[in-house]
Amino acid sequence: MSTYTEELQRRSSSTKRTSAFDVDRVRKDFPILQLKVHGKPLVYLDNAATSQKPQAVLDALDQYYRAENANIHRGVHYLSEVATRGYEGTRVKIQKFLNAASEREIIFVRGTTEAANLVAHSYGRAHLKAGDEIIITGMEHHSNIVPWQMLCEDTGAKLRVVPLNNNGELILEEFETLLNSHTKLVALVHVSNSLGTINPIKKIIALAHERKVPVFIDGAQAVPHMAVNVRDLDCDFYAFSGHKIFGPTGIGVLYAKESLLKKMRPYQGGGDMIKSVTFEKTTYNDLPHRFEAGTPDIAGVIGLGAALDYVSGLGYDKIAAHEHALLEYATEALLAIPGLKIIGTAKHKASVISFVLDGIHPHDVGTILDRSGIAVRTGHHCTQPVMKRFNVPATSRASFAFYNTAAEVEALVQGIHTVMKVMS
Ligand code: 7TS
Repeated sequence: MSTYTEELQRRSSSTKRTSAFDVDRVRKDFPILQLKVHGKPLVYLDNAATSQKPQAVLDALDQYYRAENANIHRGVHYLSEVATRGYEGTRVKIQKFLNAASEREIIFVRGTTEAANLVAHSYGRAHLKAGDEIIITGMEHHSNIVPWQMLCEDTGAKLRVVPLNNNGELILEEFETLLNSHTKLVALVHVSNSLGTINPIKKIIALAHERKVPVFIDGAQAVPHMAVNVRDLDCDFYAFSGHKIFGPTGIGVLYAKESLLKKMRPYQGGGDMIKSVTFEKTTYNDLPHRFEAGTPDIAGVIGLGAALDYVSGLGYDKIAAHEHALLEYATEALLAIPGLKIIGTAKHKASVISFVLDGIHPHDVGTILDRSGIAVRTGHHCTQPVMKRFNVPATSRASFAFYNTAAEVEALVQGIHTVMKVMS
């Protein structure tokens, strides 16, 4: 046996030990992880794009459609009451999950993208004008760039961008320089989807608040990995997507401070967001309902509640320990591959590894890995400015969840060796 393989095996068993977390048992909760792809066991390393769903979430969706389906807030009948309880009960669950002050601060949306658009429309268009500035960062997902650019187009405000250092970390001094009396909003990502960087958002929020500037946090890649306490962070807005935290697609959450929501116009008009309607005048419903026009994704909300229960049941401490061990192990194993370069080497990172291989296009990496049953994402990851900053057209990205194993890291390493052989 080669020294390399021995080392991987030693690390593999120590990863298992230090994680204090029975990953084999956890994997049994996810039916899709038993799948074979091209005749090989699925190695799913595309969790930053979307995560897989535990049986508890599948059961909650099934139970809802089999035995609880009705529209909410508008029926006196049994099923409508059951559905309303499930929907509103989940709102309270999310309030506790984020440690928000009130369930009036929890708004159901389609996902992080819709949350950013809601804030840009409802808060941005009412509070920004020509000459104002919005600060974002060089590592934002397009969903945290484009809505603010559109806001700038409509209002004449300007976008300012915090640059990144060569490790893919924000240059905080530059942020402090950009922050000035014209700044009316700061919007940034908690954890970068293409670099893995965990940003010091508490510090950034405090700096912005010294100038009374509200802060929108894109938490899409943070909540699957770490506990988030919105009151401790003191953020003004915090958004995440259900599908990245083991829940269904099509549902997400916008947390917003009640004091701000009270100053915001509804984003969309329609049923459920009104108190009374005449042709002369409409009065809006109470918070948070005035921001939820139309029949919402009731099943999605209930499924998201089941996902949060599942994650809370595992415990973020254990999740973080296991993922940290995987990240360290994978980083070292990948760096041992000749010609492989990791893009995103921040000191504080979540379990996301973007890499490029000398002379091989990421699309070929992804396609050849797929033949071995290994799912990674290749491309710009909806962060084209990050690709430009690091002067690469695209990267391959392995993103890990708590159900991934050291053996899967080893499969990835073997897979990359195969890619290099095929492409040589
Ligand atoms: N913000 C971040 C940091 C993201 O990673 C994503 C999706 C979004 C916002 C948008 O979330 P949505 O649920 O509204 O689409 N990121 C990715 C990705 O990395 N690969 O596919 C989707």
